[in-house]
Amino acid sequence: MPTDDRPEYDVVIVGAGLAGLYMLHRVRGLGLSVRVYEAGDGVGGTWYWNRYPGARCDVPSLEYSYSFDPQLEQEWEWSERYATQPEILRYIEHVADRYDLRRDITLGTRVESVIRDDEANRWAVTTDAGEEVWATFVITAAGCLSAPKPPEIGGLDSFAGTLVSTSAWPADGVDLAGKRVGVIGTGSSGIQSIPLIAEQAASLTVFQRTPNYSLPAHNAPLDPAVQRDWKARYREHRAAVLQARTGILVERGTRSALEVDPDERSARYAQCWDSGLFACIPASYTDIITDLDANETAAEFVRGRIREIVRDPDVAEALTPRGYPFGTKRICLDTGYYDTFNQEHVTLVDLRRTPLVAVTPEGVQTTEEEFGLDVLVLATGFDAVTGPLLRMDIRGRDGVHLRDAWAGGPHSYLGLQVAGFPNLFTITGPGSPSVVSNVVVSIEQHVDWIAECLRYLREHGVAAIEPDADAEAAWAQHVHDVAAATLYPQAPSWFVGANVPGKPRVFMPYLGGVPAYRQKCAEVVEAGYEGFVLHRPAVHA
Ligand code: N01
Repeated sequence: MPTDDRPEYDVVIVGAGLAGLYMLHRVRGLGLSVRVYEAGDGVGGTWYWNRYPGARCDVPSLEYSYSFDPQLEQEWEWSERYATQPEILRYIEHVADRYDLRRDITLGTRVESVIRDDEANRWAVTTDAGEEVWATFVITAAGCLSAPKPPEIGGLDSFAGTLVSTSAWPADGVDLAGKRVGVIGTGSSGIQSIPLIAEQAASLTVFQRTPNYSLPAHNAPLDPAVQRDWKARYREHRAAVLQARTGILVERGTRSALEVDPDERSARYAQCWDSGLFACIPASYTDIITDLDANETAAEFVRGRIREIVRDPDVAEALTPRGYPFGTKRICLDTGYYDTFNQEHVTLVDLRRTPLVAVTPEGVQTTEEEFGLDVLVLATGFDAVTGPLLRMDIRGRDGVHLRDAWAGGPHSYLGLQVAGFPNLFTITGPGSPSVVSNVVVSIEQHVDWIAECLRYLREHGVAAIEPDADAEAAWAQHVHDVAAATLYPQAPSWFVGANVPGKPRVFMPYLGGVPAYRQKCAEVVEAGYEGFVLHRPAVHA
């Protein structure tokens, strides 16, 4: 525990990505004292770390941006439909400067522990730089996909070449020119980077364990006239986004995929394929994500496109996803991914057929062959949603560890707070739409909700807030029930923690949709923070 002469803040925020920066802005607006700790040496979170070639957002930039300040959205010009990582990082840096946020942010400093002092109703926060501070409120803005998953591959340390990870790509780049490059992992990060790595490398070997469904992004420069028009009606667009189930504007079908003529259905899927919107096919009919037969029509359409693009039938088959429903693992959006495998110097290694044995000093050994490599890229994913929280030592009332509270899987009221952890808020926590929505929309909503909650607590003399355990359990059950009514739990995805050995299988995000979730959060407030316990005047009283 820190000694009492340590600095004391009203609020400590963990992370200075899109969530942490906006939270800081709102907390400042309340006149509270605040400090932000950020592990990176710059702001940006996901967009600071994931600098791999081809990294870009897969939600249109005009929607994947802050809406809280109409002036900001008028000032900023996006150059492409889907902005690249450098452009998004510039945008986030611009926000940090424009609102003078940097003076309250400590960079290059990771929060290691957040331990509750019940007597004093405050949190002791310690960092890897040895800083120790007190905070009345702690708000995690640590991201959902920020804790890289251990790759679970033997021999990595022995590799004599250059080993890099997409999630910690060096800022000054990696020299791939003329090199024999290998990539392990074919999720969004692998699929975005593989075409660009192929452009530079002398040879590229892709080690694939599970094929993913990927759709073409059809990225392009943003037509200035389109951007001007959009900006002229920005409020209208933002309002429409809030009515969209995923927080992404997409046309939503009203019929079952099984009740339409197959030709009509294929034409609709083809339109979606051409639209460059990953949410289009899932939204095209009412039952793509709930009915296996309906889903199979979409899956088969995408498989057909892969067969059309990839010339070698064996390679096409190896790239073809089967065995889990379309859209139940996060759909990828690519630029030239499948076509990359038509290039002479690109090899696909199907690890289901010839499993990976180990990384060796020379390269990658499978059960069949050793592949010599100069550079090995890990695109092996993240310990999603709970990982960023549990890698901190968080201890709530009576010293209970969050990792013990969540030993059977995460439970949280609305993804905002956990019972037994008063005055700890989790932006985009488990049980909220977070990763199954346009995350900027969900971030802004959580930040606004938390800011208004802090205002309420102050104005009503409330010392601490935490969920009622029954309300939390009921919400966790609802999150589960909504997911169980879909095909999502049928896939071994990171949504259910299946990519991390030993992680409890719980569907973590809330699938009820952005509008329903927002309404629930608003109703809770209108009913006087229904489902929360408000401690007056002190939490231990
Ligand atoms: O990670 P992933 P990601 N041996 O978990 C494989 C967001 N995102 O970083 O499926 C061999 O999807 C693993 O194989 P398998 C987006 O939400 C967005 O790519 O476990 N292979 C899989 O192929 C996304 O969903 C964008 O069999 C191993 C891959 O590594 C999320 O982040 C861009 C392995 C991991 O795929 C995560 O994407 C990038 C092993 N031991 C990311 N371990 C945008 O477009 C793992 N794999 C905005």
